[in-house]
Amino acid sequence: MKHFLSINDAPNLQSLIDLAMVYKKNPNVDREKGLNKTLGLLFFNSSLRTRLSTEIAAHNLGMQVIGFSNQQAWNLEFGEGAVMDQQNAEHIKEAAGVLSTYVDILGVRSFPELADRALDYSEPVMNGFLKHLSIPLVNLESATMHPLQSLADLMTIRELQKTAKPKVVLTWAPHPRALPQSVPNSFASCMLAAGIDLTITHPEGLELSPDFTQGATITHNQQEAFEGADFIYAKNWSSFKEYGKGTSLHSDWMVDGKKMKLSNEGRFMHCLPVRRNVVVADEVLDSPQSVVLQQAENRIFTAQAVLSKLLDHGK
Ligand code: AN0
Ligand code: CP
Repeated sequence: MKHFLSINDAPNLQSLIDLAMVYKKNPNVDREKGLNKTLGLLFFNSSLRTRLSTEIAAHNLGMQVIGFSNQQAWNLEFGEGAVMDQQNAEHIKEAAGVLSTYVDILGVRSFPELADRALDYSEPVMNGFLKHLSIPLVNLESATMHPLQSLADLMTIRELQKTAKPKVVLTWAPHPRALPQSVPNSFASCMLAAGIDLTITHPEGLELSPDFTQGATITHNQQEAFEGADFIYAKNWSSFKEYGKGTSLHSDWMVDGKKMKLSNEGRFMHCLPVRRNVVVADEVLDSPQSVVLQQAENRIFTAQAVLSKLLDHGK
């Protein structure tokens, strides 16, 4: 694997998950692999899990890590041919060129602006780095995708599934702020790539881009979707159609105990951070049905598998 920008970059999803399972059993088994290698992690947005789990993953492989925020660096210019007489002090060409000499793998987190759909979906930041780096790039959540999260989600489902073909439901849930479509986009494409039976449920008008959901069953009836589900994955996302429009309406879409009862003793999943009693009721999040901490823990081992495959390519 040369880069990890989307789920499609994994040549074999199952073998990545298998490697993550090996690392979960013995995190130190490849401690020599990344010796004298450095991972850089650049954050344009907040993070708890992604930053720490990826750092731990790199340490497990013997790598050194330098994490930093764009607020500690210069404002970057991405425009080709830009006359840089405004706010941005450094061009991505130099920044990426310099970083390529400092670290061996770079991870970047950069959320969408949620104002211009075509711009966000062209992935200006991630593709800017991709174009000008000469080292492997890892997506730590970009404008439209969060593939490291989806790998951990798939691993968690594989660990917990009781039948060969579990029913997985992705449900939209309320949130006071407009959020990216990155997590649901990647989750849907990951489930579908893994051949998992996926149902997506959301209020009318909140359809995701069909580029990520082709092959899923899509319904506006949340109750019907929950019936017989083995896994309920809750997530808010803002509108793709009326791009970036906030969606605090539909408070009746919160996941609660009554809805979970419709499922097949389903497990509750969320990528975190989660707003209690807005997205999901305490009674669900505090119940044994919730597997959100297992998902978060698996972020370490799936990131470790990804870094390991990227180190292989560097040889
Ligand atoms: C982000 C999102 O919805 O994409 C990050 C989730 C991992 N969530 C928030 O900004 C609350
Ligand atoms: N799930 C996830 O990516 O969490 P952070 O935003 O805290 O990294």
